[in-house]
Amino acid sequence: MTSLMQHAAEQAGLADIADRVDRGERLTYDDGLRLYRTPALHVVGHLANQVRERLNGDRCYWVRNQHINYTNVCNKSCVFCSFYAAPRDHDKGYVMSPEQVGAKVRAYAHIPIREVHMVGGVNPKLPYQYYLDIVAAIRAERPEATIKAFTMIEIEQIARVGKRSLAECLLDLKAAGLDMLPGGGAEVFSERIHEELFWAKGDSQRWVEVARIAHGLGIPSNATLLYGHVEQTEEKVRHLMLLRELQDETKGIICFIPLSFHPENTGLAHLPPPTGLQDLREIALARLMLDNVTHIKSFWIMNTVAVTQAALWYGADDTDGTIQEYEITRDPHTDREQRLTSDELMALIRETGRVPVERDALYRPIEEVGCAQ
Ligand code: V47
Repeated sequence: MTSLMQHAAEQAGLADIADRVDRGERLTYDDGLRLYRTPALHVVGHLANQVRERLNGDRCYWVRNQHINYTNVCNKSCVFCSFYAAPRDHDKGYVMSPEQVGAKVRAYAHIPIREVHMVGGVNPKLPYQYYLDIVAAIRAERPEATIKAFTMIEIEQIARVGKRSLAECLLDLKAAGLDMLPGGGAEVFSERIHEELFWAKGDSQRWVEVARIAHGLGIPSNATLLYGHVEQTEEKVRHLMLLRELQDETKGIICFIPLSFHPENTGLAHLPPPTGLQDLREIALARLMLDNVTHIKSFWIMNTVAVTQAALWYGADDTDGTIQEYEITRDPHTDREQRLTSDELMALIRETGRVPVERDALYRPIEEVGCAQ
Protein backbone atom coordinates (compact mmCIF):
# COMPACT_ATOMS: atom_id res chain seq x y z
CA MET A 1 0.00 0.00 0.00
CA THR A 2 1.28 3.50 -0.77
CA SER A 3 2.25 5.60 2.27
CA LEU A 4 -0.50 8.05 1.29
CA MET A 5 -3.12 5.33 1.56
CA GLN A 6 -1.53 3.94 4.71
CA HIS A 7 -1.93 7.39 6.22
CA ALA A 8 -5.57 7.58 5.08
CA ALA A 9 -6.25 4.12 6.55
CA GLU A 10 -4.65 5.15 9.86
CA GLN A 11 -6.65 8.36 9.97
CA ALA A 12 -9.83 6.39 9.36
CA GLY A 13 -8.95 3.90 12.13
CA LEU A 14 -8.73 1.09 9.58
CA ALA A 15 -4.97 0.42 9.63
CA ASP A 16 -5.42 -3.07 11.13
CA ILE A 17 -7.89 -4.06 8.40
CA ALA A 18 -5.58 -2.58 5.75
CA ASP A 19 -2.75 -4.74 7.12
CA ARG A 20 -4.90 -7.84 6.95
CA VAL A 21 -5.94 -7.07 3.36
CA ASP A 22 -2.28 -6.51 2.50
CA ARG A 23 -1.38 -9.90 3.92
CA GLY A 24 -4.32 -11.59 2.13
CA GLU A 25 -5.97 -12.58 5.42
CA ARG A 26 -9.67 -13.26 5.79
CA LEU A 27 -11.75 -10.40 7.23
CA THR A 28 -14.08 -10.94 10.19
CA TYR A 29 -17.71 -10.04 10.90
CA ASP A 30 -16.54 -7.02 12.94
CA ASP A 31 -14.28 -5.91 10.09
CA GLY A 32 -17.32 -6.05 7.80
CA LEU A 33 -19.34 -3.85 10.17
CA ARG A 34 -16.52 -1.30 10.43
CA LEU A 35 -16.09 -1.17 6.65
CA TYR A 36 -19.82 -0.59 6.20
CA ARG A 37 -19.85 2.13 8.86
CA THR A 38 -16.71 4.14 8.17
CA PRO A 39 -17.20 7.43 6.34
CA ALA A 40 -13.80 6.83 4.66
CA LEU A 41 -15.24 5.16 1.58
CA HIS A 42 -12.10 6.01 -0.41
CA VAL A 43 -10.08 3.75 1.92
CA VAL A 44 -12.63 0.92 1.62
CA GLY A 45 -12.55 1.32 -2.16
CA HIS A 46 -8.76 1.30 -2.24
CA LEU A 47 -8.59 -1.91 -0.20
CA ALA A 48 -11.23 -3.55 -2.41
CA ASN A 49 -9.32 -2.49 -5.50
CA GLN A 50 -6.19 -4.13 -4.11
CA VAL A 51 -8.04 -7.46 -3.84
CA ARG A 52 -9.68 -6.95 -7.23
CA GLU A 53 -6.33 -6.44 -8.93
CA ARG A 54 -4.79 -9.37 -7.08
CA LEU A 55 -7.55 -11.67 -8.39
CA ASN A 56 -8.37 -10.18 -11.77
CA GLY A 57 -5.56 -7.77 -12.67
CA ASP A 58 -6.72 -5.02 -15.01
CA ARG A 59 -9.33 -7.18 -16.66
CA CYS A 60 -12.98 -6.20 -16.82
CA TYR A 61 -15.29 -8.93 -18.03
CA TRP A 62 -18.36 -8.33 -20.17
CA VAL A 63 -20.67 -10.56 -22.15
CA ARG A 64 -22.85 -10.44 -25.22
CA ASN A 65 -26.01 -11.59 -23.49
CA GLN A 66 -29.74 -11.69 -23.67
CA HIS A 67 -32.21 -11.73 -20.78
CA ILE A 68 -35.49 -13.58 -21.17
CA ASN A 69 -38.32 -13.50 -18.63
CA TYR A 70 -40.53 -16.43 -19.65
CA THR A 71 -43.42 -15.48 -17.32
CA ASN A 72 -44.24 -12.69 -14.93
CA VAL A 73 -46.99 -14.67 -13.21
CA CYS A 74 -45.92 -15.32 -9.64
CA ASN A 75 -47.62 -16.45 -6.47
CA LYS A 76 -44.97 -15.14 -4.08
CA SER A 77 -46.09 -11.48 -3.69
CA CYS A 78 -42.64 -10.20 -2.75
CA VAL A 79 -43.02 -6.64 -1.48
CA PHE A 80 -39.89 -5.39 -3.25
CA CYS A 81 -40.87 -6.66 -6.71
CA SER A 82 -42.51 -4.56 -9.45
CA PHE A 83 -42.27 -7.26 -12.09
CA TYR A 84 -44.77 -9.88 -11.01
CA ALA A 85 -48.43 -10.34 -11.88
CA ALA A 86 -50.55 -12.22 -9.34
CA PRO A 87 -52.02 -15.46 -10.80
CA ARG A 88 -55.49 -13.87 -11.03
CA ASP A 89 -54.26 -10.69 -12.73
CA HIS A 90 -55.00 -11.85 -16.27
CA ASP A 91 -54.51 -8.38 -17.77
CA LYS A 92 -50.91 -8.09 -16.63
CA GLY A 93 -49.80 -11.73 -16.61
CA TYR A 94 -48.09 -13.47 -19.50
CA VAL A 95 -46.42 -16.81 -20.21
CA MET A 96 -44.14 -17.33 -23.20
CA SER A 97 -44.52 -20.62 -25.03
CA PRO A 98 -41.35 -22.61 -25.84
CA GLU A 99 -41.80 -21.42 -29.44
CA GLN A 100 -41.92 -17.80 -28.26
CA VAL A 101 -38.77 -18.33 -26.18
CA GLY A 102 -37.07 -19.76 -29.26
CA ALA A 103 -38.27 -16.79 -31.32
CA LYS A 104 -36.85 -14.33 -28.75
CA VAL A 105 -33.48 -16.00 -29.12
CA ARG A 106 -33.77 -16.02 -32.90
CA ALA A 107 -34.56 -12.30 -32.88
CA TYR A 108 -30.91 -11.68 -31.95
CA ALA A 109 -29.41 -14.27 -34.28
CA HIS A 110 -27.34 -11.50 -35.91
CA ILE A 111 -25.42 -10.96 -32.63
CA PRO A 112 -22.98 -13.64 -31.40
CA ILE A 113 -24.63 -13.94 -28.00
CA ARG A 114 -22.67 -16.08 -25.49
CA GLU A 115 -25.00 -16.05 -22.49
CA VAL A 116 -28.75 -16.41 -22.31
CA HIS A 117 -30.02 -15.44 -18.88
CA MET A 118 -33.57 -16.62 -18.27
CA VAL A 119 -35.67 -16.25 -15.12
CA GLY A 120 -39.35 -15.83 -14.35
CA GLY A 121 -41.99 -15.72 -11.66
CA VAL A 122 -43.06 -18.75 -9.66
CA ASN A 123 -46.04 -19.68 -11.79
CA PRO A 124 -47.90 -22.66 -10.29
CA LYS A 125 -49.70 -23.44 -13.56
CA LEU A 126 -46.61 -24.40 -15.56
CA PRO A 127 -45.90 -28.14 -15.88
CA TYR A 128 -42.49 -29.76 -15.43
CA GLN A 129 -42.00 -30.45 -19.12
CA TYR A 130 -42.47 -26.76 -19.94
CA TYR A 131 -39.21 -25.88 -18.17
CA LEU A 132 -37.27 -28.55 -20.02
CA ASP A 133 -38.80 -27.37 -23.28
CA ILE A 134 -37.87 -23.71 -22.84
CA VAL A 135 -34.27 -24.62 -22.06
CA ALA A 136 -34.19 -26.96 -25.04
CA ALA A 137 -35.68 -24.21 -27.25
CA ILE A 138 -32.77 -21.92 -26.34
CA ARG A 139 -30.22 -24.69 -26.80
CA ALA A 140 -31.61 -25.47 -30.27
CA GLU A 141 -31.27 -21.84 -31.37
CA ARG A 142 -27.96 -21.15 -29.65
CA PRO A 143 -25.83 -24.30 -29.43
CA GLU A 144 -22.73 -22.21 -28.63
CA ALA A 145 -24.16 -20.00 -25.85
CA THR A 146 -24.08 -20.71 -22.12
CA ILE A 147 -27.56 -20.96 -20.64
CA LYS A 148 -27.93 -19.43 -17.19
CA ALA A 149 -31.47 -19.96 -15.99
CA PHE A 150 -33.79 -20.35 -12.98
CA THR A 151 -33.05 -19.06 -9.49
CA MET A 152 -32.93 -21.44 -6.53
CA ILE A 153 -36.56 -20.44 -5.85
CA GLU A 154 -37.67 -21.46 -9.33
CA ILE A 155 -35.71 -24.73 -9.08
CA GLU A 156 -37.64 -25.55 -5.93
CA GLN A 157 -40.94 -24.91 -7.76
CA ILE A 158 -39.90 -26.92 -10.84
CA ALA A 159 -38.92 -29.91 -8.70
CA ARG A 160 -42.16 -29.63 -6.73
CA VAL A 161 -44.39 -29.53 -9.80
CA GLY A 162 -42.50 -32.44 -11.37
CA LYS A 163 -42.57 -34.44 -8.12
CA ARG A 164 -38.81 -34.89 -8.51
CA SER A 165 -36.04 -34.48 -5.99
CA LEU A 166 -34.00 -31.30 -6.39
CA ALA A 167 -31.12 -33.36 -7.75
CA GLU A 168 -33.29 -35.17 -10.33
CA CYS A 169 -34.79 -31.89 -11.46
CA LEU A 170 -31.39 -30.21 -11.81
CA LEU A 171 -30.01 -33.15 -13.78
CA ASP A 172 -33.02 -33.11 -16.13
CA LEU A 173 -32.52 -29.38 -16.74
CA LYS A 174 -28.82 -29.95 -17.30
CA ALA A 175 -29.59 -32.66 -19.85
CA ALA A 176 -31.91 -30.18 -21.63
CA GLY A 177 -29.05 -27.68 -21.92
CA LEU A 178 -28.80 -25.72 -18.67
CA ASP A 179 -25.22 -24.68 -17.81
CA MET A 180 -25.59 -22.73 -14.60
CA LEU A 181 -27.97 -20.90 -12.26
CA PRO A 182 -28.15 -17.12 -11.86
CA GLY A 183 -27.75 -15.48 -8.47
CA GLY A 184 -31.26 -14.12 -7.89
CA GLY A 185 -33.78 -15.01 -5.24
CA ALA A 186 -31.33 -14.81 -2.35
CA GLU A 187 -32.51 -11.31 -1.32
CA VAL A 188 -31.12 -10.93 2.23
CA PHE A 189 -30.38 -13.95 4.38
CA SER A 190 -32.37 -12.69 7.36
CA GLU A 191 -35.40 -14.28 9.00
CA ARG A 192 -36.70 -10.80 9.90
CA ILE A 193 -36.62 -9.59 6.28
CA HIS A 194 -37.92 -12.91 5.01
CA GLU A 195 -40.98 -12.42 7.23
CA GLU A 196 -41.42 -8.80 6.24
CA LEU A 197 -40.79 -8.82 2.50
CA PHE A 198 -40.83 -12.31 0.97
CA TRP A 199 -42.52 -14.67 3.41
CA ALA A 200 -44.06 -16.91 0.71
CA LYS A 201 -40.67 -17.78 -0.76
CA GLY A 202 -38.00 -20.15 0.51
CA ASP A 203 -35.75 -18.68 3.17
CA SER A 204 -31.96 -18.52 3.34
CA GLN A 205 -31.59 -22.12 4.45
CA ARG A 206 -33.59 -23.30 1.48
CA TRP A 207 -31.61 -21.10 -0.95
CA VAL A 208 -28.35 -22.49 0.41
CA GLU A 209 -29.69 -26.06 0.31
CA VAL A 210 -30.64 -25.82 -3.38
CA ALA A 211 -27.32 -24.13 -4.20
CA ARG A 212 -25.38 -26.83 -2.36
CA ILE A 213 -27.11 -29.59 -4.33
CA ALA A 214 -26.61 -27.79 -7.66
CA HIS A 215 -22.93 -27.14 -6.96
CA GLY A 216 -22.48 -30.77 -5.91
CA LEU A 217 -23.84 -31.84 -9.29
CA GLY A 218 -21.37 -29.63 -11.14
CA ILE A 219 -23.91 -26.89 -11.85
CA PRO A 220 -22.37 -23.65 -10.63
CA SER A 221 -24.30 -20.51 -9.76
CA ASN A 222 -23.98 -16.85 -9.05
CA ALA A 223 -25.20 -15.25 -5.83
CA THR A 224 -26.76 -11.89 -5.01
CA LEU A 225 -27.73 -9.56 -2.17
CA LEU A 226 -30.66 -7.17 -2.62
CA TYR A 227 -29.80 -4.03 -0.64
CA GLY A 228 -31.14 -0.54 -0.08
CA HIS A 229 -34.58 -1.31 1.43
CA VAL A 230 -35.21 -2.28 5.07
CA GLU A 231 -32.08 -4.31 5.75
CA GLN A 232 -29.61 -3.58 8.53
CA THR A 233 -25.84 -3.58 8.24
CA GLU A 234 -25.50 -6.63 10.48
CA GLU A 235 -27.82 -8.59 8.19
CA LYS A 236 -25.74 -7.76 5.13
CA VAL A 237 -22.48 -8.82 6.79
CA ARG A 238 -24.09 -12.08 7.90
CA HIS A 239 -25.37 -12.64 4.36
CA LEU A 240 -21.88 -12.24 2.94
CA MET A 241 -20.41 -14.54 5.57
CA LEU A 242 -23.00 -17.25 4.93
CA LEU A 243 -22.17 -17.16 1.24
CA ARG A 244 -18.47 -17.28 2.07
CA GLU A 245 -19.04 -20.42 4.16
CA LEU A 246 -21.03 -22.03 1.37
CA GLN A 247 -18.29 -21.18 -1.08
CA ASP A 248 -15.60 -22.67 1.18
CA GLU A 249 -17.59 -25.87 1.08
CA THR A 250 -18.73 -26.10 -2.57
CA LYS A 251 -16.58 -23.68 -4.61
CA GLY A 252 -19.63 -23.40 -6.86
CA ILE A 253 -20.22 -19.63 -6.79
CA ILE A 254 -18.77 -17.98 -9.85
CA CYS A 255 -19.80 -14.37 -9.36
CA PHE A 256 -21.45 -12.24 -6.72
CA ILE A 257 -23.77 -9.38 -7.66
CA PRO A 258 -24.95 -6.78 -5.15
CA LEU A 259 -28.39 -5.71 -6.45
CA SER A 260 -29.32 -2.07 -5.90
CA PHE A 261 -32.96 -1.81 -4.90
CA HIS A 262 -35.29 0.09 -7.26
CA PRO A 263 -38.28 1.18 -5.18
CA GLU A 264 -40.46 2.50 -8.03
CA ASN A 265 -43.75 0.61 -8.51
CA THR A 266 -43.07 -1.70 -5.55
CA GLY A 267 -44.64 -1.99 -2.11
CA LEU A 268 -41.68 0.05 -0.85
CA ALA A 269 -42.08 2.97 -3.28
CA HIS A 270 -41.87 5.43 -0.36
CA LEU A 271 -38.19 4.57 0.17
CA PRO A 272 -35.43 6.57 -1.50
CA PRO A 273 -33.26 4.50 -3.87
CA PRO A 274 -29.67 3.77 -2.82
CA THR A 275 -27.20 6.51 -3.72
CA GLY A 276 -24.19 6.01 -5.97
CA LEU A 277 -21.91 5.97 -2.93
CA GLN A 278 -24.01 3.23 -1.32
CA ASP A 279 -23.73 1.22 -4.52
CA LEU A 280 -19.94 1.61 -4.51
CA ARG A 281 -19.73 0.58 -0.87
CA GLU A 282 -21.71 -2.61 -1.53
CA ILE A 283 -19.38 -3.54 -4.36
CA ALA A 284 -16.33 -2.89 -2.18
CA LEU A 285 -17.69 -4.79 0.81
CA ALA A 286 -18.53 -7.77 -1.38
CA ARG A 287 -15.00 -7.78 -2.81
CA LEU A 288 -13.41 -7.59 0.62
CA MET A 289 -15.61 -10.10 2.46
CA LEU A 290 -16.00 -12.69 -0.30
CA ASP A 291 -12.32 -13.52 -0.59
CA ASN A 292 -13.16 -16.91 -2.12
CA VAL A 293 -15.42 -15.68 -4.94
CA THR A 294 -13.42 -14.70 -8.01
CA HIS A 295 -15.81 -12.24 -9.66
CA ILE A 296 -17.84 -9.27 -8.43
CA LYS A 297 -20.30 -7.74 -10.87
CA SER A 298 -21.62 -4.20 -11.05
CA PHE A 299 -24.89 -4.80 -12.91
CA TRP A 300 -24.96 -1.62 -14.98
CA ILE A 301 -28.66 -1.72 -15.62
CA MET A 302 -29.39 -1.43 -11.89
CA ASN A 303 -26.31 0.55 -10.85
CA THR A 304 -26.22 2.89 -13.89
CA VAL A 305 -23.32 3.10 -16.30
CA ALA A 306 -21.68 5.94 -14.36
CA VAL A 307 -21.57 4.06 -11.05
CA THR A 308 -20.44 0.91 -12.86
CA GLN A 309 -17.49 2.76 -14.36
CA ALA A 310 -16.43 3.93 -10.88
CA ALA A 311 -17.14 0.45 -9.46
CA LEU A 312 -14.35 -0.96 -11.62
CA TRP A 313 -12.00 0.81 -9.15
CA TYR A 314 -14.02 -0.22 -6.08
CA GLY A 315 -13.76 -3.99 -6.43
CA ALA A 316 -15.87 -4.92 -9.46
CA ASP A 317 -14.34 -6.80 -12.39
CA ASP A 318 -17.53 -7.37 -14.38
CA THR A 319 -20.29 -5.18 -15.84
CA ASP A 320 -22.79 -7.80 -17.04
CA GLY A 321 -23.46 -7.35 -20.74
CA THR A 322 -25.23 -5.96 -23.74
CA ILE A 323 -28.56 -7.22 -22.29
CA GLN A 324 -31.04 -6.33 -25.09
CA GLU A 325 -34.16 -6.32 -22.90
CA TYR A 326 -34.61 -6.23 -19.12
CA GLU A 327 -37.94 -6.32 -17.34
CA ILE A 328 -37.30 -6.94 -13.63
CA THR A 329 -36.67 -3.27 -12.86
CA ARG A 330 -37.53 -1.57 -16.14
CA ASP A 331 -40.33 -1.72 -18.65
CA PRO A 332 -38.98 -2.71 -22.08
CA HIS A 333 -41.99 -1.09 -23.77
CA THR A 334 -41.33 2.37 -22.39
CA ASP A 335 -37.67 2.34 -21.57
CA ARG A 336 -35.24 2.14 -24.43
CA GLU A 337 -31.99 2.36 -22.53
CA GLN A 338 -31.70 -1.36 -21.96
CA ARG A 339 -28.95 -2.29 -24.30
CA LEU A 340 -25.42 -1.27 -24.95
CA THR A 341 -23.69 -2.33 -28.11
CA SER A 342 -20.50 -4.30 -27.60
CA ASP A 343 -18.52 -1.29 -28.89
CA GLU A 344 -20.22 1.03 -26.41
CA LEU A 345 -19.65 -1.35 -23.53
CA MET A 346 -15.98 -1.87 -24.39
CA ALA A 347 -15.47 1.89 -24.78
CA LEU A 348 -17.02 2.51 -21.35
CA ILE A 349 -14.67 -0.07 -19.84
CA ARG A 350 -11.60 1.29 -21.65
CA GLU A 351 -12.40 4.81 -20.49
CA THR A 352 -11.88 3.61 -16.90
CA GLY A 353 -8.41 2.28 -17.73
CA ARG A 354 -9.46 -1.36 -17.52
CA VAL A 355 -9.03 -3.96 -20.25
CA PRO A 356 -12.30 -5.40 -21.62
CA VAL A 357 -12.42 -9.19 -21.83
CA GLU A 358 -15.40 -10.81 -23.49
CA ARG A 359 -16.61 -13.89 -21.62
CA ASP A 360 -19.40 -16.44 -21.55
CA ALA A 361 -21.51 -17.13 -18.43
CA LEU A 362 -18.76 -19.36 -17.01
CA TYR A 363 -16.16 -16.61 -17.48
CA ARG A 364 -14.36 -18.43 -20.24
CA PRO A 365 -12.75 -15.76 -22.40
CA ILE A 366 -14.29 -16.00 -25.84
CA GLU A 367 -11.00 -16.53 -27.70
CA GLU A 368 -10.19 -19.53 -25.53
CA VAL A 369 -13.47 -21.33 -26.23
CA GLY A 370 -12.89 -20.89 -29.91
CA CYS A 371 -15.99 -18.93 -30.75
CA ALA A 372 -14.71 -15.41 -31.39
CA GLN A 373 -16.44 -13.55 -34.21
O1 V47 B 1 -34.07 -12.16 -7.49
C1 V47 B 1 -36.45 -7.80 -7.67
C2 V47 B 1 -34.05 -8.60 -7.63
C3 V47 B 1 -33.30 -10.33 -8.86
C4 V47 B 1 -36.13 -5.68 -7.56
O2 V47 B 1 -26.69 -14.00 -11.86
C5 V47 B 1 -34.89 -6.31 -7.64
O3 V47 B 1 -25.56 -12.84 -13.32
C6 V47 B 1 -33.83 -4.30 -7.54
O4 V47 B 1 -30.69 -11.88 -9.75
N1 V47 B 1 -35.00 -3.63 -7.44
C7 V47 B 1 -33.18 -10.83 -10.28
N2 V47 B 1 -33.75 -5.62 -7.63
C8 V47 B 1 -31.94 -10.28 -10.94
C9 V47 B 1 -30.73 -11.10 -10.65
C10 V47 B 1 -29.52 -10.94 -11.52
C11 V47 B 1 -29.35 -9.80 -12.28
C12 V47 B 1 -28.22 -9.68 -13.08
C13 V47 B 1 -27.31 -10.70 -13.17
C14 V47 B 1 -27.50 -11.85 -12.41
C15 V47 B 1 -26.52 -12.97 -12.53
C16 V47 B 1 -28.60 -11.97 -11.56
O5 V47 B 1 -33.63 -8.97 -8.91
C17 V47 B 1 -34.38 -10.91 -8.00
C18 V47 B 1 -34.44 -9.87 -6.91
O6 V47 B 1 -33.46 -10.13 -5.95
N3 V47 B 1 -35.13 -7.61 -7.68
N4 V47 B 1 -37.08 -6.62 -7.60
C19 V47 B 1 -36.16 -4.28 -7.45
N5 V47 B 1 -37.32 -3.62 -7.34
